[in-house]
Amino acid sequence: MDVLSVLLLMAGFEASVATVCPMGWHRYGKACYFVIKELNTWYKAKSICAASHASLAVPNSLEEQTFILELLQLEFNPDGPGNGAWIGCNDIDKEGDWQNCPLRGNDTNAYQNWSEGKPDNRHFAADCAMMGDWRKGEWGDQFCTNLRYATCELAIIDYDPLFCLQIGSDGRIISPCLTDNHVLMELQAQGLVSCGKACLSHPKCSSFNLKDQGQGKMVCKLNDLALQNAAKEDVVEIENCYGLDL
Ligand SMILES: [Ca+2]
Ligand SMILES: [Ca+2]
Repeated sequence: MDVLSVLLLMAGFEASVATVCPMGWHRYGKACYFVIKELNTWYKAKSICAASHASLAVPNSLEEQTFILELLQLEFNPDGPGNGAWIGCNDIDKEGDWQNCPLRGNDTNAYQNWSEGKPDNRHFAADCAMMGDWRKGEWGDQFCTNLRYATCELAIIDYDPLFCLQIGSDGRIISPCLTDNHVLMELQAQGLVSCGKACLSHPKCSSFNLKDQGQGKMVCKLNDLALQNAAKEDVVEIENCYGLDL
């Protein structure tokens, strides 16, 4: 996903909730979901999600599980997702040490939906979990190299950025950035979310500039002044720079 998609994801166009999902993604709670409708190994599905800065979905509650299952049934209407769809749980690194999903009967009370008797590491290398197309999408452990559909999950950051997107006369999105007069610190950023988080965790940060330098490089500048309070001479429009107030 490019900076603009992330920006749109963060910005949203509704007054109450400042978030929208990218095209083709489905919103539920504080996340967006995308069904990969091609058959892939667990690893390949994971990398397809990662290309959109997302992860393989992890159902953390009955409600989320139900949402994902219904989404799968909708996407594969009327036949359903056949042999099921990969989710993010796995014990690839250490047999029996399941990541992202608790085991049945563990003492954390965290949500799990394993099928009866699963995971059982059948055939000694079943290290990736999938949501079945049967019995309310109960989970099973399978060979990671099996070909399955998959669901990606993209978390939405939980705050309301106070800014507006302006559309220029040529249809380009114009985003003002602060000049360097108000920079608190500058860092390399993975994207909008990490830059926003850095600003959130800095006590004096009121806004940030994210500048896409191409080839996956982004510079994040934390500012001590909000764009909406900035004087005219402190605001510039630079190509590929996105300025956001917290
Ligand atoms: Ca989840
Ligand atoms: Ca296993």
